[in-house]
Amino acid sequence: MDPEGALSPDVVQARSVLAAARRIAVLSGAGISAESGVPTFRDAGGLWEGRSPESLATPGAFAREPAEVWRFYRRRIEALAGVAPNAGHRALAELERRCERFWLLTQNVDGLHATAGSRNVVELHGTLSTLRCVHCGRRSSARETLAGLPDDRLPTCGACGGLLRPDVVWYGELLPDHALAVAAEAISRCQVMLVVGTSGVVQPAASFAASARAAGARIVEVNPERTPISPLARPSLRGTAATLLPLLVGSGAPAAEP
Ligand code: BV8
Ligand code: ZN
Repeated sequence: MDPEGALSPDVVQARSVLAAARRIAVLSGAGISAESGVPTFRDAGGLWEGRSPESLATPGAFAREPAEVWRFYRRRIEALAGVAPNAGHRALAELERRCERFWLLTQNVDGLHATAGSRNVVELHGTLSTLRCVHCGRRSSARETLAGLPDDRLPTCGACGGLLRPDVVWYGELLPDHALAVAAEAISRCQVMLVVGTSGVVQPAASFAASARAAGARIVEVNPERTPISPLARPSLRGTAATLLPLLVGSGAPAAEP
């Protein structure tokens, strides 16, 4: 049986939309890393279940209770040592290789897209791989800086002794100018925006799909759940990233008939 015979009409439709596009933007969220074992933020059992994000991921929380915020981030940074990209990350790296223009706008801070081989990755919300000095701005490797640091000590800058913070964008903080500039280019130039594994809650990333659609792009969504972005997508596919993305990208030519 040909591979498409086993696929739903929506998957076949999404596959052909992606195959026909030369300029593709992807917006990814925590869901694409779920099958790599990285907890999401708002799913049951997620990172923030039972705690409001604002109680941890804000400059105010860090100023008031740096030890509590560091406990939250240190656990996440150390957990990243044991995770690897999944088939969903790898499918996006393959898709990029086939495109004339490709933008990967990720809200994730786990670095898994780059590890999977994606090249044009924009980390909208920063990264857990580096720390930043609140005093002099110097960046350092998160893993090296935290290695061997006693749990009850806060990391300090090797250059000026200032307090170090995670190199992520907190609520109430602006996204990096470069990230916003590349996102604006992707939104205005892409023919298709593929939205994968995001609850569509956090602004301004949550509005990227509507803006791209208004600029004439086709939206395709991959998510086990319906989201505020689903009504904009044609199709909105119910399923997981590691299962659906390899089918949508159809890596390589179909297997030759036996
Ligand atoms: C800003 C920090 C200017 C690092 C994060 C309007 C315009 C601008 C700002 C705002 C606005 N309205 C409100 C604001 C303020 C705020 C905001 O959006 N608040 C929300 C809660 C309403 N935005 C900001 O503050 C931003 N700054 O715009 O500055 C400004 C400021 C104030 C006021 C006006 C203007 C900064 C936002 C960045 C915040 N930092 N992270 C860290 O700790 O990690 S956000 C955090 O949420 C993560 O970065 C995460 O990536 C992001 C989004 O979450 P998702 O990725 O979508 O993950 P989630 O768990 O929610 O969902 C997972 C999804 O995956 C689900 O749909 C699930 O079904 C699906 N899934 C599960 N398994 C799978 C799967 N999908 C596929 N496969 C699977 N296997
Ligand atoms: Zn410093």
